[in-house]
Amino acid sequence: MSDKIQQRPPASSNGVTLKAPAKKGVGLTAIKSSVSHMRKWMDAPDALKASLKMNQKDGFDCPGCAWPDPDDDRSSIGEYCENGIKALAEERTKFMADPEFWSQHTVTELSSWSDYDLGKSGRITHPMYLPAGADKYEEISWDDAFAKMGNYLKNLNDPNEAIFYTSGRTSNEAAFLYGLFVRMYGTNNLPDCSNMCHESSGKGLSETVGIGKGSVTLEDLHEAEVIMIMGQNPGTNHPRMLNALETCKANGGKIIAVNPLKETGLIHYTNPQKPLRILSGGVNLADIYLQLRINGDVALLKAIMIKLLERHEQGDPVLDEAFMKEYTVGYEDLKQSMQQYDFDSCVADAGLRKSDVLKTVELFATNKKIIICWAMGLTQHVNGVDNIKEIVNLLLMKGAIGKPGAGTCPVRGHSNVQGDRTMGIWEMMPDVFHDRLGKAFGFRSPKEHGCDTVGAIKMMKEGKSKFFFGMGGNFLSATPDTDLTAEALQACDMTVHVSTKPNRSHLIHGKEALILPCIGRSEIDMQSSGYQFVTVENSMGVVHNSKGALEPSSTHLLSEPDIVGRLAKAALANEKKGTANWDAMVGNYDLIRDKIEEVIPGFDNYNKRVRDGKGFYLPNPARDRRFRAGDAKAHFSVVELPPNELKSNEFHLMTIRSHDQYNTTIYGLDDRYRGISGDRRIVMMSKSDMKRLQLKTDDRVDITSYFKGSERSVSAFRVVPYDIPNQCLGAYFPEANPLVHIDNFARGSRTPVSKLIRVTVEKL
Ligand SMILES: Nc1nc2c(c(=O)[nH]1)N[C@H]1C(S)=C(S)[C@@H](COP(=O)(O)OP(=O)(O)OC[C@H]3O[C@@H](n4cnc5c(=O)[nH]c(N)nc54)[C@H](O)[C@@H]3O)O[C@H]1N2
Ligand SMILES: Nc1nc2c(c(=O)[nH]1)N[C@H]1C(S)=C(S)[C@@H](COP(=O)(O)OP(=O)(O)OC[C@H]3O[C@@H](n4cnc5c(=O)[nH]c(N)nc54)[C@H](O)[C@@H]3O)O[C@H]1N2
Ligand SMILES: [Mo]
Repeated sequence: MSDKIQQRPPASSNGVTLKAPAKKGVGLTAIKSSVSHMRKWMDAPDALKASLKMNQKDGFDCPGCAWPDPDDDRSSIGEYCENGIKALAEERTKFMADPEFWSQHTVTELSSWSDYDLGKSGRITHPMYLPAGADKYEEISWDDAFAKMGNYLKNLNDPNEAIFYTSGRTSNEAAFLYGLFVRMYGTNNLPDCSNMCHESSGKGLSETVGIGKGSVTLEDLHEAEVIMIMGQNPGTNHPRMLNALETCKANGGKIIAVNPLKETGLIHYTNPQKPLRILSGGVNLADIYLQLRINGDVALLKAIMIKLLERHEQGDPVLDEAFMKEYTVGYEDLKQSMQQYDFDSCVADAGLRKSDVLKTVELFATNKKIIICWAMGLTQHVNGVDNIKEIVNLLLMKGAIGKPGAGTCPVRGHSNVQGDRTMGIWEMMPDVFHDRLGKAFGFRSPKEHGCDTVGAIKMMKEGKSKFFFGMGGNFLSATPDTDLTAEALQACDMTVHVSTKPNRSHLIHGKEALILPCIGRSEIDMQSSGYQFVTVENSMGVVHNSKGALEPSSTHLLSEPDIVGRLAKAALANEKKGTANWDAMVGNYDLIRDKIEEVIPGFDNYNKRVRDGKGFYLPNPARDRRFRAGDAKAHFSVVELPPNELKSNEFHLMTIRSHDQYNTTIYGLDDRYRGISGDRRIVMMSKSDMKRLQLKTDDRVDITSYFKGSERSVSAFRVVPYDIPNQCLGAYFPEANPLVHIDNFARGSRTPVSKLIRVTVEKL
């Protein structure tokens, strides 16, 4: 592996420390951890001011996850979580990666730093340029930076030779302008982080219920009788979701967790906002914990459906016949297909105990208001789309969609990833979007589909694309097949990143590279017409505003809309400019929102409605049982049981997040709930597998993956004994990303298979 992408342990690491996994989630320890992060990385006045403004009316949206605020208000003061505070402390650090920093360190030297050390170097304060052949970034003026990109883009033979990536933190306004610019330039090469995230959900849901978004609201979670949480670790990745689960339980609801790991946040929750709860020790969450084998979910869902069908046929009306008759098609085919499976072998296939699955069946049989939540544990599989379709099958049988307390709940990742899609960040937007966009701005928007993330890597690798532009994110580290992606980026003529903090994508670069620093969510965005706010859409389709509160970290930063506007002016030839008035839109974001209203359905009266602090719901037909999959019905699907066989020396490895990171940004080295700290190059393995392989705690192993005849490996991972099913392994993302073969992606959604990597391990 190339030295530049080796993910080294941080300079401060003294090796790994192991403790028993925590029994309780959040509570005082979480408060302590938030305060310590704020103290260590932020100036005190900033920390105070920002914490009073986060997730508040007239404040800014937390730059962490996409979990919604309560409908009747924004969050109560202080209703943000430990990891939200870490996200803020990371964005608003008092340390600066200024021109002096870049002049002191060569790219080669920085490449030897860990992701943690790199990120902690501070906020990028000036636009930086790496000339061809140079090993140091140097300061460049904004004008020169735009001129370089503009000249390059104007001289490309074909607009499809350029790639424009988006990460999901980008606001609606920036995303809309960016999509407009890219289409005016002439391409739909708009890969985004969603391709690696909830693409399988979008695909599975739109093919069955007709809309790629979830159907539930926060209120529904409070009202549900049963919530099943599959392949998700909310205690770490969506901590505010635990409040909703707590309310559901207080209202008498039951919670089922489905996960190969016993995640602390799913077991127990002590609400940090309620002092009495802290004293009384909090609440138990999961009533049933199904610790299944990696990718055992379809088998589990089939087992539940087999029993429900059996009972129903025997005269116990546990399914909603009336709903199915009126609103769905395909039930007979599904029933037919289920005959080839039997309960016992599905339960065994999932790696579960019969008694636990029977208890689960009982909850499904005796309740009607059912919600299923899921995240990456379901989407990042070869059968990721099938996983979602099987969830829909179960909900449809129960009539558990489009009524209070019931429905689908894909829990989104980045804070505006859902909004970016709504704004048109997608390589295959439908023709009607292009017609409307073209009409609004007097140009012909290209309809030919562009590349997704996997496609982008291949295009660069094959020399078909020479220009990469990243609107946020960390393409090198977030994508699969790290070594191949590195070669792809290095084959470009120019790589450009709009960023807040240094990351590895700045170090694995094209011939020339640019870093364009932007203001963050928490910072004041001042344009010619005055103080601007932006808007975002949360996981439940509510659009609301976000207004920064702190002076920008440097006077040289531009907002993302401003960067797009200036790029458009530099890169679009006169005949391509249509009627877009970039200066006016960048000067006053209300004008961008007026255009969004004109192009995208559901945004009527946008500027007025979004000024109300609560925001507004976008239309969601599935919520009202207006299913739109082709024939106005919801569709059952026939899903095959995925083959999960392994040879005795093989394992399935999942790559997951620790409690101390935000995707590729490493907050710290403490995976607190799992009791693993000090190092991230670790692999979790069951004690019995360790015994079988004669491995001891802290032994170093090489891990090799196998896909279609080719191998990938990572070296020197420490073995950590963990409560995980046999032949299943867990390692952290992004350290284990080199193991994911570029062609190993989900059928139908092309999402890289980050949760089911077939590997062997070898002791060093
Ligand atoms: N603090 C923090 N918050 C975040 C993020 C972050 O990195 N840090 N990332 C954001 C983003 S972009 C996203 S997409 C979300 C991600 O949120 P999650 O999806 O919760 O993130 P992962 O760590 O990938 O967790 C996947 C979970 O699925 C389980 N799992 C793995 N394979 C399987 C399987 O085959 N079946 C089942 N049932 N379970 C499985 C794992 O044990 C783990 O608990 O969080 C968002 N919020
Ligand atoms: N193996 C494996 N791979 C995965 C996953 C996995 O579970 N396993 N998860 C996948 C998922 S779900 C996702 S969403 C992707 C994430 O992929 P990305 O979204 O590309 O990655 P992030 O790590 O979230 O991006 C972090 C960078 O964003 C920049 N940034 C932060 N805030 C801002 C801002 O306000 N504006 C701008 N312009 N830049 C900003 C900072 O410079 C920071 O370094 O990774 C995917 N990759
Ligand atoms: Mo994500």
